[in-house]
Amino acid sequence: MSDVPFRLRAAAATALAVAAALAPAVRAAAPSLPVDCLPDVVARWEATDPDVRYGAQNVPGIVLGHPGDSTPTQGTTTVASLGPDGSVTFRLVDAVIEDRPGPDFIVFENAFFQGAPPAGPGDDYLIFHEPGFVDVSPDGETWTRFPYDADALAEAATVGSIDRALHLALRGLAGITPTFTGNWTIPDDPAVWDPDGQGGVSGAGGDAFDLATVGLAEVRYVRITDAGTGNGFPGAAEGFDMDALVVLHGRPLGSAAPDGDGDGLPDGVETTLYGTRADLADSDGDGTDDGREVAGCRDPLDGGDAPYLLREPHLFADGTDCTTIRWTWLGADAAWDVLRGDVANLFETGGAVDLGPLDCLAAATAAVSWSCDGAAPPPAGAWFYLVRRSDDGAGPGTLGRGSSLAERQSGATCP
Ligand SMILES: [Ca+2]
Ligand SMILES: [Ca+2]
Ligand SMILES: [Ca+2]
Ligand SMILES: [Ca+2]
Repeated sequence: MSDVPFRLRAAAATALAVAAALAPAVRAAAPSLPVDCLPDVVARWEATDPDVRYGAQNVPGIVLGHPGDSTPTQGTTTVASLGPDGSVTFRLVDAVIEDRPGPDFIVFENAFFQGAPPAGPGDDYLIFHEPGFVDVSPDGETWTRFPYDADALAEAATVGSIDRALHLALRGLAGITPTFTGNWTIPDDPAVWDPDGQGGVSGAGGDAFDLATVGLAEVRYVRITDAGTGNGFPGAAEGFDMDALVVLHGRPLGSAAPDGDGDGLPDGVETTLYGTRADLADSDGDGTDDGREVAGCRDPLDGGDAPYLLREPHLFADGTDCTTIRWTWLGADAAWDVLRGDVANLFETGGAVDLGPLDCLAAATAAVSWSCDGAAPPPAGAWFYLVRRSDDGAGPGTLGRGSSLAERQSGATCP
């Protein structure tokens, strides 16, 4: 590996974290270079009894990626449970959520239909639900809660599952609409029967929220709090099960780097990561500038509504007795190599960075975490950890671009 320069511009499919020798308990997150439509940081994780909570060992990665796979009648298990009255607070680093016409973000829990999904718009149905409050904030200080019907919530606390009328009455809360595999960038309106969606549900379901409802132009923080209704199974998975937060209307925060066309993406990032034009704000001419497209899950080079993401995992390293590595992508359509290197071996060569010899800790894992590295770097030294895409089961174009701007090819094994 040491004879193969690692181009910085090829970072789209890799993430890096540095674990310091003397501070193994410090949680380190790599800064995010590309703008995407997912939250970047769990600013606060306040699950109730977090040590016993389902999925807690995979936080933050498990709640920062896209929604997990599930069916209309069985919710995904790629979640982290909040427990009764528990909460999770997300922060966006590279973008803000902005109000544009229609819903601006979707919250995914693992609600599901109990029994067969309804076959037509007049059919009643039952939903296994675990409602949560949704609060938003521009600054992490001032919070606004989406309005909901308190009487409907009180009624929901008395029933094991909700029917159609109660489902519609609970709008304004998350965790009430079934979530299942589909286009997770298409918001569902529970009051509208979608003939193309199972059970009339659009996209991948979930609960969509419009900032216009609370009169805010843009926010950078979203908090989900279990509504304390006691629905669902007691125990580790009790309470709201956080799956994913997806931004539909985002705007890059920009940086100090030159941005000639003013679309929020620096010139160099456009050229090397997105392949978009640095001299044209709207590269594909569809009416939305490049920055807003990538901050809202849309391909800046192609119209249409297919979900678009540069698969840039955020990487976290922490632990006390050993170093645990977590990252943000689910494994259903991806596998990862987990690598370790020594910071002392890094050197720059020809405009690229050579990583030096690497130790392969895990090859082609489909998990979102790896635990744990019990070794430690030498005194005053430091290691870095890297997770990179190993298998591109989702097809070409998902590994990012190499320094030639050609699509990167997958490697089946660690080096
Ligand atoms: Ca809106
Ligand atoms: Ca630009
Ligand atoms: Ca551009
Ligand atoms: Ca565009």
